[in-house]
Amino acid sequence: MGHLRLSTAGESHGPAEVCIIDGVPAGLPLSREDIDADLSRRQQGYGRGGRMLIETDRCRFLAGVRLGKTLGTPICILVENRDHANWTETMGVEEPESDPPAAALTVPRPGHADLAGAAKFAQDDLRNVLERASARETVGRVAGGAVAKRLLLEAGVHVQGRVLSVGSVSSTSRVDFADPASVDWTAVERSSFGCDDERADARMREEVDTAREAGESLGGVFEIWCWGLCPGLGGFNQPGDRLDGRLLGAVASIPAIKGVEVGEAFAGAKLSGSKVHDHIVLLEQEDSACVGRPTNRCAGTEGGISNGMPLVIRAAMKPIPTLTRPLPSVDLRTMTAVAAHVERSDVSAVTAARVVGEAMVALVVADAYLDKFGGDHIADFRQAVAAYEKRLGEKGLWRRS
Ligand code: EPS
Repeated sequence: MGHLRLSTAGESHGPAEVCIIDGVPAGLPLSREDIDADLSRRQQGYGRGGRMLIETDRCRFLAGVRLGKTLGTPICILVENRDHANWTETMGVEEPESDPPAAALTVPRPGHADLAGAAKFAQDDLRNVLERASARETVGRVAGGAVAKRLLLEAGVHVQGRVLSVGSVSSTSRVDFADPASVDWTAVERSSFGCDDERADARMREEVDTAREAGESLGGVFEIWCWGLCPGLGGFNQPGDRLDGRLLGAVASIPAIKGVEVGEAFAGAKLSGSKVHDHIVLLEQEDSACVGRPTNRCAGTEGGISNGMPLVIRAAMKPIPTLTRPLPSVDLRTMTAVAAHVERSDVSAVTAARVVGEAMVALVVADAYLDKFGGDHIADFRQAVAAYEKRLGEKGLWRRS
């Protein structure tokens, strides 16, 4: 990222998750509610584990905000881990006077960072690896993403995601990538999985219940929409400029995400060009001519830059690696074959991952906006965006709908 820099810190059972987001213009209205709403959405979803009953994730600003507005200085946000109260000895900071309080974890879980992390950091106790590798880390991303979403609202941009499938159950709702209103967002937020198909939602519940009974876990697919954005974000001069590359990389950085695509890229690869590319047409306008696209098969990017149509990014999440009926593994202390370590976990967290996906997309798009429009104060940013959109409108190249 160029202008907007995010870093997070925190162990899953340590005292807190922390995020520092730097590069946000001064004067942006920002409240705890802006952040807490998404922290709470990240905790939801049928199939979450016992940890979500312990936590009520709420943020505290430690820096960068004064009297309800950003200062243009690094924003530091803290979210406490309530569960830390149950882990003070195991996760203590001071060196213990006698033996370590808890026995070392020495049996890695297939699919988690345990084994590769132990090799990388020379750790005999896998807890030193899994505490940071835990998806609890995504609390900090969601906090930073909520700041990015608040900034994007100033440019008339919205980011929201929905779940397309959990395990083998898929949504059958039909949507039009050109029209964000073709998704029933109220149904998405009402559903227990973040899915707009009520029937699929009910079958997803059954699938999660069956998986739980079998000691199994489930993955799924989610889709992030971003709409109201102007054309010209990103670039094609250098590899790192391309908006699609930045978006796909950011979404793929979410724990357990193993596949990403822009729109229906994999399906499109099987079709011929005339069936994939969106026609450019003259739109009916009362005052003067303007070009546009009747379809949005490209899902918002052409040539590595936004084209003013909604962005749609899809991501595939693998099943969570911690299984209550564990897979074969090896005890690294005794070098004998045993069953993997069992740690409390979720059956499925696709619903939560889609909120993290929204955060990552918001961070990339907000960063691209700041790259293009700058602005140390939000008024400069608003003015630069408005001037650019005015020029596009006068030339008939794009109009905000
Ligand atoms: C998570 C907290 C964790 C897990 C989950 C995500 O809590 P705990 O490990 O204390 O039960 O529920 O972590 C993982 C899925 C993982 O693979 O590590 C959270 O806050 O999202």
